[in-house]
Amino acid sequence: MMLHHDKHHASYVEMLNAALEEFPELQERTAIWLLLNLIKVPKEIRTAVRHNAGGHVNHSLFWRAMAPRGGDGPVGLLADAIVRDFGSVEQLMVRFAEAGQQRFGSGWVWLARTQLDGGGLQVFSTFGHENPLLQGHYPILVNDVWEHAYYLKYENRRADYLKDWWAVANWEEAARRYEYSDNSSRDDRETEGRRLLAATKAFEEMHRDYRPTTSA
Ligand code: MN3
Repeated sequence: MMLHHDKHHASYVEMLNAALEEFPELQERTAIWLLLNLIKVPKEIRTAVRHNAGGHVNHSLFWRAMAPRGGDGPVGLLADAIVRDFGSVEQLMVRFAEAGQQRFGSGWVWLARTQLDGGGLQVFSTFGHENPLLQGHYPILVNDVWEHAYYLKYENRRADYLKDWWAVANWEEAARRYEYSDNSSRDDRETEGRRLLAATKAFEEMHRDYRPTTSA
């Protein structure tokens, strides 16, 4: 896990900084703002920004989605919503495992609150470092199914990794994020997905080095 954090995550930040080198006005922006406002990013660096800002944001969410003592399961409003939308926590886990298994190649598997159907919960995967916020869906829980996330310990057994991951899932963080998600993230493009930022703020404080800023 430390290798994953120090090497893989840090490299996205380095590459994001490199892409932004010629564009000082964009260096002021956060990674989430860049993702939500790709149309304002010059075409020649748009792909690099999309991939590396996505890698940074998704890993930031991923570290927050885990804790040694994250609770035994969902509580409060999130627990109610899971029963409403999946039938049970077990059913949610089945869907999560399927989505993670079916993602061909590298990607992420998400529990997200959609902006459709009155804000219902859905499980799905994304390719590469795509983030559901770009489709207006708000991330609640996320697991990394890039091979580098599990290969050292599980080799090619992605299904075992997905199953064991629940032991470290941070249900307290998930419940908090669900409560933040009450309003539509669609309107948050200019305010940098403020609820997502609020939910990840503690992480950012702990890892200032990973902010996509250039050195003086
Ligand atoms: Mn990773």
